[in-house]
Amino acid sequence: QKKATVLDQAAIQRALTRIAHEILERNKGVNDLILVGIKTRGVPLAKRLKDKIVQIEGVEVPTGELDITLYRDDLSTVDDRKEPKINKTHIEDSIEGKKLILVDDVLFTGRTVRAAMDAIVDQGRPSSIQLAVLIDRGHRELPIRADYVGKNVPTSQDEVITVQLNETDQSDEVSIYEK
Ligand code: 3GP
Ligand code: 5GP
Ligand code: MG
Repeated sequence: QKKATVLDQAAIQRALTRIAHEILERNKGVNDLILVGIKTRGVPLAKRLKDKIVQIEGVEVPTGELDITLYRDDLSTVDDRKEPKINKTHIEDSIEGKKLILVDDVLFTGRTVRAAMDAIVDQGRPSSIQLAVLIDRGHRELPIRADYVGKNVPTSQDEVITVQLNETDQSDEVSIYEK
């Protein structure tokens, strides 16, 4: 059951424009940047940030994608929570020495980002890893934070954020739902 719209199409665009500027400001331009989207919706978000950076700076940045899904850990007797596992990684350039920016739609416990960092360090040694997310919904279970946040949305455990993007869902909207 829907409770509220968190970001409409214009607000999503503005948040991404701001994040693109923040990325360029913090990294003093596009040199050595690489944008890596996490699975479904992090991938179009990384592509949009790439397009905005090209508009602002006139220079292309390489991109990549990580496919991380949640699996039930048969060994876990503690609870029935799922753990993120790496399926595929595709990064068009070497990540060696690069300033790698991970991009995801929602940051929650931090476990997916942790798995993403595992996959990255298996491939090489970036000079830094930064994290950009459209929504930070809180409830971190690991010492992970985002460097760039579209919007902080404090949630309860029984609320979920839906992220719809034109590329995957034929509309741009972020909403909060009661489970
Ligand atoms: P995404 O692949 O675009 O990130 O995890 C599969 C999908 O389910 C995700 O899409 C995400 O949007 C959606 N989802 C909604 N609530 C949750 C949640 O609490 N945990 C996870 N892992 N995914 C959720
Ligand atoms: P984490 O691993 O930080 O717990 O969760 C991050 C991943 O789970 C993100 O890739 C995101 O897709 C998904 N996720 C967790 N909570 C939500 C949520 O409320 N809404 C959506 N859309 N995705 C979520
Ligand atoms: Mg995601």
